[in-house]
Amino acid sequence: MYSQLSHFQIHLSASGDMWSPFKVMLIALVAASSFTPVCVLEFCSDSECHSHDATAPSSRPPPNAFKSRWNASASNLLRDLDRFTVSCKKLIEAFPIDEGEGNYARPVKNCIFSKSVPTPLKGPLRLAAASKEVIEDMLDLDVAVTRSDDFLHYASGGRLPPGSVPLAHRYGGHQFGSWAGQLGDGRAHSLGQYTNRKGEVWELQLKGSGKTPYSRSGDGRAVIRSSVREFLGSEAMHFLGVPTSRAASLIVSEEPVKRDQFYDGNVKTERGAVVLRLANSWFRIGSLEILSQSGEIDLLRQLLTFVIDEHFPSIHPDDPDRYLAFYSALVNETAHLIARWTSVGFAHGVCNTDNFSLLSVTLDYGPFGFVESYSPHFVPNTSDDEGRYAVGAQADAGLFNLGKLATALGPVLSEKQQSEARELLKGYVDIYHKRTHQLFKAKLGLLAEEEDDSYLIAFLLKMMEETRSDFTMTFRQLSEASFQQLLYRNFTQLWALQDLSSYKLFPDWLSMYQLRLLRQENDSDLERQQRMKNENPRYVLRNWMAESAISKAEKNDFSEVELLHHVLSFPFITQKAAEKAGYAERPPSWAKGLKVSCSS
Ligand SMILES: *[C@@H]1O[C@H](CO)[C@@H](O)[C@H](O)[C@H]1NC(C)=O
Ligand SMILES: *[C@@H]1O[C@H](CO)[C@@H](O)[C@H](O)[C@H]1NC(C)=O
Ligand SMILES: *[C@@H]1O[C@H](CO)[C@@H](O)[C@H](O)[C@H]1NC(C)=O
Ligand SMILES: *[C@@H]1O[C@H](CO)[C@@H](O)[C@H](O)[C@H]1NC(C)=O
Ligand SMILES: *[C@@H]1O[C@H](CO)[C@@H](O)[C@H](O)[C@H]1NC(C)=O
Ligand SMILES: CC(=O)N[C@H]1CO[C@H](CO)[C@@H](O)[C@@H]1O
Repeated sequence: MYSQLSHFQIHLSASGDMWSPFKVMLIALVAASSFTPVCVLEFCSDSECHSHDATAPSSRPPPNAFKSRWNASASNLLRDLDRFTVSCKKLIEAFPIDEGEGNYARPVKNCIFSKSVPTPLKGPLRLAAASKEVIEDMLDLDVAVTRSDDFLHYASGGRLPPGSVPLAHRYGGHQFGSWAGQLGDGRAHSLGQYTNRKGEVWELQLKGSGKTPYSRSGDGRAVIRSSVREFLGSEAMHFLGVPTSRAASLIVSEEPVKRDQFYDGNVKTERGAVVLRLANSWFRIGSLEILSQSGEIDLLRQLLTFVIDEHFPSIHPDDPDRYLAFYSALVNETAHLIARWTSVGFAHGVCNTDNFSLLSVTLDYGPFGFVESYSPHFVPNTSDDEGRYAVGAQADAGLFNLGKLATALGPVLSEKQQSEARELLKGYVDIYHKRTHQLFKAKLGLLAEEEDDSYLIAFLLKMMEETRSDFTMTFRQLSEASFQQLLYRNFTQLWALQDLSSYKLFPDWLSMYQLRLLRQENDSDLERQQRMKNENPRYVLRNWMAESAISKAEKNDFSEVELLHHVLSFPFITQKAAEKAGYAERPPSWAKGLKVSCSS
């Protein structure tokens, strides 16, 4: 349909006022062309949902691929947990290990890991959630094993899988801008690496599994509240197509854990929980920083060599510039990761160097949040008064962290390489902007490149900010609305667009956007909508959704955790159960004023 109007080419300028004459012309032209009506909301039953939207980008597993994977391979899945073995050989042989006995807090030197045995949670234990995809596709286990008592113990630190030598990692970090010295896994234990039948290597880690030498004053536990958030948050990010650690299971216990949720002196007794989580590696920028800061330069080289050999196969081991190549890769990948965060409105909340992965995956889900009413100043951690880690400040936090990484690499780089590293870092902002631009263009369904695309995007974000429109649903509803609905501004049911359209220059932006779409010769409205629906999720883990599931989970009702887990595994597909739960509706009134607690 756009092709009928392909001759319609004008230059778009930034001035709002020049639009009125064009609008009239646009309406006339468009009204004359034929439209295919499209229904805005699609509902589907569970089975339909899985086999729909097959055109999802390859970074994201197409929903129908996974069903066949699950069932084609079911016969090879392990049903006997005792045969599930992990290996710690690589990690232990590569580095000196702190053999110190006991999980008491202490300064640790000259090693990367400390041996540390998890402290079993007080029972009875319950399985609150399990990720079938992680258990079956990444761990080669039949998900039925999660119903066994053995699994409850293995996945909460009460029993160790064969081959496991549990380790706590020593790292440091810059927290809120200042060097914080030794940090380390204060309540996490790495169980070892598992190499699955696809040849992928996953490092299994328990979080909330008790004290380690790095616990400082902490009790080594995590509560149900924060564990539900980590489990759902990391899985949701994966299905949004954002690189992240994964979560296999969530076990809750009866162990009392005292927490001052809002650091306001109001201590409550909550219950301990453990998440079994996976990443290709849990090393962080802070892993290198601590070695550099304490002058352990041989060990710094050893860790760098290990990380490069294991995870950066394109960097040749004999390359004299290999550390620089590693740095360059990290500058690029970090910029890409944060651009992805921005594109889904994800605010990590604590972008310290100890929470930034050397593989540029999202790690450590603490007081994170998804922007709702759009503001670049959105801060999920209510105690972060300065807004240091506001959603719109994360790119700067990345820059700061990469600067600290360059400093940490200083001792192993020549002067010339150090100055090259500084040059590489200068390229970061540009990489971030380019990637963000691409992602937002895709969110708007724009093909090719036009001069005013940046303006179109910035104008929209400005309107969203001024009208406090919902970030996720504004983009989603622009995807769901047909060209005709946009043209006539028929926003029945499209609540985010209703909010947006209260902005006085909205008609100008809309005309500009529609003209831009009309110039896409080989595009059709249906294709545009489909493309945009694959970029713009209908469901994200809103704070109120998490809170509602958490309050039930605290009463041992895990149904809403399960529902959210399922819904967020198909965030781009309209689902009946999700609609019924109101997950794409305007947030309920009780959700206003909801705070994300800081302690976890
Ligand atoms: C996969 O599962 C479906 C039903 O869930 C079944 O009809 C089909 O035969 C299974 N395919 C294989 C290869 O097992
Ligand atoms: C930068 O990182 C992205 C995302 O991982 C990747 O697709 C791209 O190829 C990288 N670019 C360079 C120059 O390495
Ligand atoms: C939230 O921000 C405050 C203030 O900067 C900080 O002290 C606190 O550690 C943050 N919370 C978390 C969980 O990091
Ligand atoms: C507005 O859009 C809805 C679909 O959301 C449609 O049912 C309705 O007929 C449209 N109204 C007008 C006046 O076009
Ligand atoms: C549209 O498709 C035609 C034929 O496939 C092609 O020649 C032309 O370059 C395309 N135009 C654009 C803008 O992609
Ligand atoms: C592993 C981890 O979660 N690291 C830290 C992320 O940042 C917060 C705030 O600084 C720390 O509390 C976490 O320990």
